Amino acid sequence: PQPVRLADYRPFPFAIETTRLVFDLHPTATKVTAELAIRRVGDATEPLVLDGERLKLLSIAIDGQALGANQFVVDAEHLTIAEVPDRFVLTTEVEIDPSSNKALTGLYMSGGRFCTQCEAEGFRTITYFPDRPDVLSRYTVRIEADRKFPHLLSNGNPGAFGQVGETRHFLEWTDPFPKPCYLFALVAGDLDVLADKFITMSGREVALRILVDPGQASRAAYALDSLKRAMKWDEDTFGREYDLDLFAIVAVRDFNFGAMENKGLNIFNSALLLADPETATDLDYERIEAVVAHEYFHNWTGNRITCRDWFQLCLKEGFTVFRDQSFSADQRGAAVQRIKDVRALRARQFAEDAGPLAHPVRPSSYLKIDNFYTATIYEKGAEIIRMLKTILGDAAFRKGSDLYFDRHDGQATTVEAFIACFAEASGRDLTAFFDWYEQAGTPSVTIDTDYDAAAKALTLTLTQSTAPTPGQPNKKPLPIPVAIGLLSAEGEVLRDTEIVLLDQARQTVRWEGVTSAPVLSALRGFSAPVNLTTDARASDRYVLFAADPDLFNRWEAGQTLARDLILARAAGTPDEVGEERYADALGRALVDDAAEPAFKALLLALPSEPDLALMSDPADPAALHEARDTLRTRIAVHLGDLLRRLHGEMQSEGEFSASAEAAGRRALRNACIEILAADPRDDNLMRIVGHFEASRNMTDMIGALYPLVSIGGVAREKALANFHFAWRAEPLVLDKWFAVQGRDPNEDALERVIALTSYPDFEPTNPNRLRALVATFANFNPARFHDPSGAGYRFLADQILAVDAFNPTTAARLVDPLGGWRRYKPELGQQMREQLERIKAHPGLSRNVLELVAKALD
Ligand code: B3K
Ligand code: ZN
Repeated sequence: PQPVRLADYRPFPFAIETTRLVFDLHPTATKVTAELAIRRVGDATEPLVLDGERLKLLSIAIDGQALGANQFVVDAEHLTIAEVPDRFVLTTEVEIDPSSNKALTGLYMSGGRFCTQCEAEGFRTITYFPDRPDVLSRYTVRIEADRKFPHLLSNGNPGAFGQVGETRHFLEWTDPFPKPCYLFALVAGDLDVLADKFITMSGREVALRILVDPGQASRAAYALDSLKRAMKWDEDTFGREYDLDLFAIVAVRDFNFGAMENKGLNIFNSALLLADPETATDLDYERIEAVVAHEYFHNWTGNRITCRDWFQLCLKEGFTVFRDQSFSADQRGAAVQRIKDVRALRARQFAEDAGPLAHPVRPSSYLKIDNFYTATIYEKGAEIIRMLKTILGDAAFRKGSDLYFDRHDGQATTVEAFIACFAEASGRDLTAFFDWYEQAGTPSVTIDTDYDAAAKALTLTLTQSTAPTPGQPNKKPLPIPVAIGLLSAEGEVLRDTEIVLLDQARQTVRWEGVTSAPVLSALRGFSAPVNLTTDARASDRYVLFAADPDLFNRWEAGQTLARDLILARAAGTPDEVGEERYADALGRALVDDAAEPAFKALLLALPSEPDLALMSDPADPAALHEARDTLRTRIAVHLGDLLRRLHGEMQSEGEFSASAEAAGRRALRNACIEILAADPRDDNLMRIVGHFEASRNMTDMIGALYPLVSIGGVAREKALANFHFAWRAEPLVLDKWFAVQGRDPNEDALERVIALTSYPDFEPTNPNRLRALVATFANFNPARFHDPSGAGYRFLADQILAVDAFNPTTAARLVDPLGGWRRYKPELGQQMREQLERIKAHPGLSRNVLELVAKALD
């Protein structure tokens, strides 16, 4: 297969002024009639080439005249009409079968309902159309279906409706805003509605509707509340107002990823929409709030202004992630939010950037665009916007975004056009900054300090370099904003935060008036997505861990200390004195009354095994697991009394509250028992079992279920059986039951995971269920996935091949854990590689999976 290249971009030679779609819905044979009003805008010799896959063409006409068989050509991917007038109406009628569509792109059925997913290229399986984001058209849609499907929904505003014969009905929708076809959506089925309204800043009333499975409406309350807060926040923060009379969200159980921002009709994976205290954890609440906001924010960053081509994906995704992260920070507290965002960035994006799939935030070629919905495009894309704001300052940043919304409204545009708005608004040259979009890899930054006590001057030497990535052997220096402050050895502030812009390979900065030997607090708030090395000693880190006013760096200091101790132990050189010292310092941090429980919970979480693997070369997952567990046990023993006391103190008796504050207390309580589980003496075990049995919300219940599973034996069996019995009828909760077993650290875990795949509740066609077990195991259980026998790798490869036969998008997203094979010790890496080879040789492999395994093997 030939890659698509950015350099080959050509505008589409026709404009589709209006699009009228008529859906005659039947589960196995849906008819779609498309009437496209087309005008030539390019060369007179250009043929009309439309995308279309898996469509049965029933009829085709231009201006009402049926075309003869020699006037058009249909192949597996296109409809081509060599000669067309300059202005005409093309009418096609096709038949499709939603009921057999298990790929979950295009029009498919979930839970007996019709629904769609068109981004990136699903629309071409619904009708013939130029399926590219730069062709914007005004849509009217008529949906006709059996009355068994009471709700008929599409984008925009509803219009005419009525009965058709005895059993069917119809409804028309008009979307006044021109849009690319990837934002088209349709839903038909039996749904319950949670309704509300929102008055926009200019006083317009917007009807809000969340539509869910019958009986589930109350579980949509938190999503609705999040939506209203997000709408208000976007008005206050970016001056963006909603533009239609209706904003609807529909939840579906079968969905390839989180959610989709279709114009006026968002479609959500039910896992990211439905929540109540009994069935959802605080993490679910947090993600629902963030994703509801994210999809809503796309209405401006994505829908009103969209991407010219899919290489510009970060234009909408990076900016929208930045917007949702800022929203969450305002809702839940900036420091805690930043720590969580950085943890996710390092775990997913830094890993990607360090492996065979490293690519720039704006890539220059792809085989399957579905594979480019990556952590790099999303999360690193957001980091770039964050740096832009840090470099320009708040006021100039807002001026730039205002200019962007104003200038490009209604357009499909590029990252260059976006950055140009900020350059113009701030008067700064952002040419070098643009390299962040085009250069892959995580820069390494070093800072060396030289303090001259006599002169009371500190000289900082900063350097940067980026290792080669596939296709990019030579890297340029990037403009890196490094936020730096100084503390005294006693932990007092010596100098407030200043942004040093490192834009050369090597740079020195001299600070006068530094009154005592300083402790450096660098890259505060994680001011840039880089790996930082400094000449700090462990004693400096303890100063930061105890006293850095920048909470991100306080947390970071603790993580670095823990990481170094674990890595030393894994390498066979344990530092027992250091481990005691770390536990002591952690104990002091936990009794600091000024710190929030949510922050303390983060301090208690040791660096994860995948993160540790990324830091060691080559990685030995078994040794890392062992070493991390030993440190955890040491903390459990050393701080046992304190952890038990905190666990008691954090318990709340009153009504459940989903607030960040209440969630923080639950998080700290759970973090305490997660550590205590490493020392499963009787009173600890009883405490955890008691916590499990007394839990009245899912956060508490899951908080104890994982520790009990990790302890193994009877504790594990009993807890799993009780949990399953209680929740067997709740798919979203049962997903958690599978996920907890995916993370089971006991030696028999792989065997059990394999056995679970033949369990009646295991539905591989449902991506949530599949990922709960298989992706959780492969990504978050390194000690068991990297079984020396290679059985973990074989299991994953079997799953990938099985799923690829019906859902390539989801199969491709399982490849990643094998992709990093070069970073593991050779006896493991070799076996990982063999499984990649085996997948690659499989007949009939999808392009999605092929692209990823080929790159991983390259
Ligand atoms: N834009 C969608 C993602 C679509 C993924 C297509 N493979 C959701 C989001 O990022 O908001
Ligand atoms: Zn998005």
